[in-house]
Amino acid sequence: MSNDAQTSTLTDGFHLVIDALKLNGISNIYGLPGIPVTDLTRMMQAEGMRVISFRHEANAGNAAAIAGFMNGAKGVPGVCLTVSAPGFLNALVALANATTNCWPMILISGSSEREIVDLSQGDYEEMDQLAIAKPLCKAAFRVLNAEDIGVGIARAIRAAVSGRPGGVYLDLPAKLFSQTMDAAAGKASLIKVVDPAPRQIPAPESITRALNLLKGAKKPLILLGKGAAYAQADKDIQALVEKTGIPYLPMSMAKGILPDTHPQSAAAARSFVLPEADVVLLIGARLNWLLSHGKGKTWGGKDHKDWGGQKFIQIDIASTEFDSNVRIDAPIAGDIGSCVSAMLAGIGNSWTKPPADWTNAINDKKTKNIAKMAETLAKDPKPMNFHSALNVVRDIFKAHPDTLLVNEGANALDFTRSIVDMYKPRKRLDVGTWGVMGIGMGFAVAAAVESNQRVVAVCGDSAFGFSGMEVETIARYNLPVCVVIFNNNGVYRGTDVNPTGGADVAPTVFVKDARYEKLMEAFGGVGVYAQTTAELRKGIEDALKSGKPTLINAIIDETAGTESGRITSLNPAAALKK
Ligand code: OXT
Ligand code: ADP
Ligand code: MG
Repeated sequence: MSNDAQTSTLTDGFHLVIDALKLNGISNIYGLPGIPVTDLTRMMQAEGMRVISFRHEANAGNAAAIAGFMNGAKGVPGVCLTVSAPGFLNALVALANATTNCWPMILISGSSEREIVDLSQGDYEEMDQLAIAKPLCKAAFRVLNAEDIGVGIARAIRAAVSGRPGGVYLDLPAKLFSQTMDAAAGKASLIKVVDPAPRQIPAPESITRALNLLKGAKKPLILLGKGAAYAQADKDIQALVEKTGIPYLPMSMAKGILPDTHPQSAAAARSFVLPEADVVLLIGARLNWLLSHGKGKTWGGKDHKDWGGQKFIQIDIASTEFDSNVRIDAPIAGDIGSCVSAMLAGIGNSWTKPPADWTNAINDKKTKNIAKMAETLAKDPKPMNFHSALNVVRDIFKAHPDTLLVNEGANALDFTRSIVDMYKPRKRLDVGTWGVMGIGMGFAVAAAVESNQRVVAVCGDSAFGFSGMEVETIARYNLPVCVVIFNNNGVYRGTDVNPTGGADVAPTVFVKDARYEKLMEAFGGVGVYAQTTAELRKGIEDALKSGKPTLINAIIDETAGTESGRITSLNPAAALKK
């Protein structure tokens, strides 16, 4: 047989990985090339996949994680590709974060020779990556033989997107890529995953129990979490809220499932509705720290661990979530789409709306808070503060509701959440369950790549620094991303001083008046130095019009922020004052 004839009947590990991913509808790869995956990235591109190459794997990992949030409900996880040991470790934080947030992501890392690693003989980038990944993700697999690549990728996809979504690690040792096998047998070994995230229909009695509880409520409340946004059951969720007439509160990444301006939104009366509500329906939201564990003063409890007296109905795909913090009186286990539609069927067309004294009391509180906020937003101080700058961003999102918003920081995060209204689902992407800094540029890249829409990333100056080098990535791929840095010269504020009077600045303080916009200019994008709301407005509007990679350095009063933003109470203060 000639060499040509021989190659045409063979395939190898590289091609089987690519074919398996493509067969399962995975077309975007977020990664960073190097030994042993450099050729894999080249061949992926040659085979028509979009390979987005980052400057640091943490950012590639964050991109894959948020791609998973955006597309997981359609059965497609986000995929990150890295080199061995250090590259793998760099991406691991994103894999752990994806798992914590219940986002489907697959981290594929090349790894060193098993025989050498297992005998600790000191291979290039030696590390037992599978063992390290295992406790930090939902599932972890290693493929040693080319004929198992199809199964390995199928298992990774199913593990990531089915049930409670999460991160999956797939270990591909260097030797695997050049293994050859008969092309026809290779093709036959691939698996197209059928129904990757099967529906999980709730038990009818769980729906009846929940509806009975909800019917008896005098002060019902619906709490929408990012699981509800993830599930892409938008129409049914909107119908449930509107047919029942129950006020709802969106968690931060659930903003926009219904427009934030919806008359039933209780977001502007948060601290009123939580302690007052008597029956709370949680849809894709956990009673974790962000909801004060469902008890304590936030919920009207007498002390910080006391139950406030609410009854809870919880819709979640993971039954293990129920009772994790307080008793769940009516658990509904299933996927949100199926559970909400079953509730809608049970509600029919004759649901009695909540008592008017409840909805009126919420509206009173809301109106007062919104009026107070409007007063603050109308001010235009020099230098800008968070409110005046965000008033600009708020107007822009109102005019461009399809734009995606990436958001990180402390004050830059908290003020944005309450000031900038979202009008459509899955448009707000932020620090999530861990409150993790550094997601900014990775999320912004994936948001642009996956949605083909404009992206505005509002980042604190500290937060931005964690992934700042990726402005080169944004410029390189010419992505329509406008990064807005809220530059207050530091972490929370720029005003701390070194109590010793020494030459070092305080730990929370940065170089004053840093010219971040020049970073984007260095790579051919647009840099804007914005000291006024007019300059900020023009900068963002121009960026949205042109679609050019833009970085706006928005100068914010360095005294404006508070320690840890809205979560100051979680910051331990020294009991002993020296
Ligand atoms: O009802 P009340 O009266 O209470 O009012 C509420 C609403 O009713 C009202 N509201 C409205 N009023 C009028 N109109 C409208 N439309 C409206 N909407 C709402 O507003 C208030 C507030 O509403 P909200 O937000 O809904 O309610 P609340 O009480 O805040 O909700 C509670 C929470 C817990 C749900 C919420 O606060 C929340 O989601 N918080 C998330 C907090 C978070 O995750 N923070 C990030 C972490 S902070 C810290 O860890 C940081 N680090 C350390 C670090 C991290 N994180 N990661 C890594 C890898 N390394 C280190 C660092 C380094 S932050 C940070 C950098 C900070 O510096 P930057 O320079 O980046 O940022 P700046 O601070 O800007 O300088
Ligand atoms: P938030 O921070 O917005 O409150 P969480 O991340 O705490 O949201 O909660 C999301 C919840 O949604 C998780 O408990 C997860 O199991 C659940 N979830 C995710 N996807 C689905 C789905 N398709 N159907 C049902 N529950 C889901
Ligand atoms: Mg700051």
